[in-house]
Amino acid sequence: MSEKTIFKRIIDQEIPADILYEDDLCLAFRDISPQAPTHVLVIPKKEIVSVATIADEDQALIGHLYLVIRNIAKQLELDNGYRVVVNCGTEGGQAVDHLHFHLLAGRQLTWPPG
Ligand code: DGP
Repeated sequence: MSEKTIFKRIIDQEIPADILYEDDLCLAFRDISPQAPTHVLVIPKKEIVSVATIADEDQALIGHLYLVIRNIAKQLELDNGYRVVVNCGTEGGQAVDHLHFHLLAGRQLTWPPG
């Protein structure tokens, strides 16, 4: 069996995280290396490696993650806007092989991304 990812270890409560929200399907916690004043990661509890391996049956789950992101943004009063980023694969800059949505806010974000 392959080794657990760091995010699976957070789900399994083997390592701590600053958790903002949890339900049966997902977990939201603060990024350990924030790239903006607010930097939250939203992850499914299901072990999905990346966008590239989302299954058709995950459609409702992915929709749920976006509704959770919307709710967290509201709760954190990110009224000036925010960015949701999903890195996928090596050239996409993905470091952890467990699907995760970055919620970034609190400063003017630039475009294009680096
Ligand atoms: P990505 O590059 O898209 O795979 O983003 C991975 C993010 O995960 C990166 O912003 C740093 C964050 N991260 C890595 N290890 C940990 C950890 O142990 N705890 C928390 N809270 N975040 C982590």
